[in-house]
Amino acid sequence: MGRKILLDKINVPGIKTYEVYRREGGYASVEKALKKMTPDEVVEEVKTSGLRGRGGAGFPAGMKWSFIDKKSGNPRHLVCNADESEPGTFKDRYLMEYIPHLLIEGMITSSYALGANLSYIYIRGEYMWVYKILERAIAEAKAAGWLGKNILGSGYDLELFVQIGGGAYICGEETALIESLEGNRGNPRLKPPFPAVKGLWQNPTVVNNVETISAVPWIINNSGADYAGIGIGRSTGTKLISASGNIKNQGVYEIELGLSVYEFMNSDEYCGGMQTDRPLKALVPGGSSVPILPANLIYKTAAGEDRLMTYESLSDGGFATGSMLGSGGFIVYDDRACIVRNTWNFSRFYHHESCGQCTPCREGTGWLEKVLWRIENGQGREEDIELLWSIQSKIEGNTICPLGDAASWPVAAAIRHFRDEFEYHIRFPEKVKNRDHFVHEP
Ligand code: L3W
Ligand code: SF4
Repeated sequence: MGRKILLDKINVPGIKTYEVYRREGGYASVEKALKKMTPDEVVEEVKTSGLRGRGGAGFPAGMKWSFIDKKSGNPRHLVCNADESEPGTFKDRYLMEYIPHLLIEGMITSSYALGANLSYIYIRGEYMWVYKILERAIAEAKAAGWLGKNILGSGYDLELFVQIGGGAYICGEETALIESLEGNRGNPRLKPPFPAVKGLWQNPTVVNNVETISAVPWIINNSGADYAGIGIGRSTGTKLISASGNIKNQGVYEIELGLSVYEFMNSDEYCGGMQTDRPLKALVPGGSSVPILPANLIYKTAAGEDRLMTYESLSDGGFATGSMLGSGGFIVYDDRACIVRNTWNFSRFYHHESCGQCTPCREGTGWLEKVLWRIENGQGREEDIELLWSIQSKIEGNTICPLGDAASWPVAAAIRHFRDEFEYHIRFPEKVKNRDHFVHEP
């Protein structure tokens, strides 16, 4: 059994409630931090842990925290990004729904480290029932004295609020989230300045994902070095993976980083292998934004090494032969999957979610969707594959926020690895129109 840090108590009956959570040792990290540690010592532990941002980018959390300017005297904020919207990703919901006090404990300990007295959890509008769970948990924590003025007699004050988003994917981008929290339309800002310098109301602000903040209590209760002892290299600790698609056991799993992709896919503790005896065709390992991997690059890297569930191994060889761990949205496809249709579906999503500020993204995502739609529906043209390649290459790297890249990468990877399927669609429009094209003829 792999080590569990976030989900070790998830099956304790009543763990959702304050009473049971506390009885199981909950809020110990707040006690330890506020009574025995300075804020900077908490930051140091998180730095030592090597914990990296679990929302997708994998930026070291402790380093981000240390960018916060504590000398200017401006108010500082911690904002939890609970706008989980990446297709294929549903692990933050799982944490918040089943063990909400873990996030609240993490918010208090982390806010103390940053010297933040006003913090927020920004949750996507579609998670209304989870919002209610969080509201209840915050009320319980406040009643028990973990929030408010002079927490545990330490002189430290913290107010924590939950804000509901309006259901826009782009509000998961940290600067768009901040705009939305301020009451504006969720348009991303140009970076720099990064939020750690000028964030919410121009104050220094750390934006961290739910899973990142939920790892902080364990790090403080144990130590940064203990956390760094789990995993491999710069991929320390554990990671939640949302597993979906043509596998036996779909769900949320906590893995130790460094587990092999083969074991994650095939062991009964995790995915349990393919759902039927149909062969594995492709894998999107980190949510819809990351490049798709063809079967021959899933278990082994191009260099012939075992592919591991780490930031480094999943991106080995760059995008020519690798992908990304991203947010851990692990989507498995068997040979019935039509890659063109899947790529069109992702493109449709990004077009719909583009905020429209940058021309390459606003125009390019719509163009990608249109061309993919016609290929998928038997109206593809000879030159369409080159056209798609050209459009995606002009979006990537030329936009304000990563949504542009996220729209480009899946298209580029699909063409790179499954070009024959695009050609098949264009060459045999009748078969495509009849939807008779899932299992391609050799
Ligand atoms: C201060 C510097 N702070 C970087 C901070 C920055 C941010 C973090 C990472 O995009 C990715 C995207 C999606 N001084 C700093 C600094 N920072 N340099 O570090 O920044 P960055 O720009 O690398 O990424 P990002 O803007 O956070 C996120 C990918 O994640 N993704 C997205 C999934 C979406 C979800 C969801 O719905 N929950 O997970 C999946 O792969 O494509 O590449 O905080 O401020 N010098
Ligand atoms: Fe908006 Fe797209 Fe530009 Fe991001 S890349 S700011 S979503 S138009």
